[in-house]
Amino acid sequence: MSTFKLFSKTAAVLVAAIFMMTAVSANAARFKREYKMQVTVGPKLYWGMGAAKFAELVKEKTDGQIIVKPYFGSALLKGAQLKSSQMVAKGVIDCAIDSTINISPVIPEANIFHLPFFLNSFENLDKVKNGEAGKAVFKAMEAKRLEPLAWAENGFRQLTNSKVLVKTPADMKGLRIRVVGNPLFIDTFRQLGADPVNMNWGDAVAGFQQGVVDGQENPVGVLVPIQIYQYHKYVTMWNYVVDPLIIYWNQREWKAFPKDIQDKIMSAAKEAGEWETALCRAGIDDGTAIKVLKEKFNYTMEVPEPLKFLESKGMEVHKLSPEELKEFIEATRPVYEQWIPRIGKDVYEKAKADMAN
Ligand code: X2X
Repeated sequence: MSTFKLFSKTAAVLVAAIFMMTAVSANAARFKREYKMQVTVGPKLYWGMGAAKFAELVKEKTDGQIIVKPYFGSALLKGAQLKSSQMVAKGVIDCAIDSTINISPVIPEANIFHLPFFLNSFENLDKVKNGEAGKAVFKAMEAKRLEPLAWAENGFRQLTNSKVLVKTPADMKGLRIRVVGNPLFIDTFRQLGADPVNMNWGDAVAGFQQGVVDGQENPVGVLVPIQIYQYHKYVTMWNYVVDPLIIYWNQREWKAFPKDIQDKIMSAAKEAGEWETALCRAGIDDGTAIKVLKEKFNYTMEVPEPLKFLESKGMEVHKLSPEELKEFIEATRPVYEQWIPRIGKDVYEKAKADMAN
């Protein structure tokens, strides 16, 4: 090879290397090495699995340009789960997959999902999420510098305890029930005659273990993975409130992303949300969830029938009859008067109209 040829080849390689390094450093400057994601629960819960799925899909769809790292068990908040949206709005945390229960201190509209016995079926939940009330919740988030990307799910919350099979409000008298520190939950359980105790999720399972409380309320997507049957014998299926999850991002950071990156993260959020929602509904809906998991995601549930599973572990499961339900609805009516003004009458009316559609 002539000296000239060797020289020009070396020069070409050098130019290419410099070009690549500039491109890499431009991207490195444009994106953080890691985007921190707040996750209230641990990785084994369906919610935690959804967080991992989102992170995996973001990495895949952006060819590794965006790395989302889930911090499980509210590790970024030292357990203070109700602070998540405040910290994401400030940009201390980049993004989150969080329950409407935990974002309600910043977004009171999100409490529309937690009015007792208001939305009591998957059909109603989907109508509200995808309807005008759901839009109002997303809009309220945008006004607070949060960018909502997609819905996911924790689920309809069910009551478990170690003392009595609850069929009427009278059965709940004096029961110490762990609830999340959202005052709507305290008000609801007081109204039912129980003795509600605030506790962060990080302390809750130890609280069940040690018998500090008699019971708790969480969806089956939480109850099965935490093996609630180790602590509680009785389950009341009452669908009294539901908590969807929302995958969301700090707005300023989101708006600074190039459009193609936004599209890819958004598509990851939607896909992870759909998968995780199906995990939470598997075996308790009309069969759609298992079908979606199988056909769309080629995924088989480890526990496809959560209620049968809990029974097989020695729990007694009671589904409220329509007459029993009526008693609970009547007992919790005063909560509506107190809370509709705080949630926003307009959002309440929108949710009612969504459900009637
Ligand atoms: O604290 C709870 O009960 C949990 C895990 O369901 C939420 O974060 C709302």
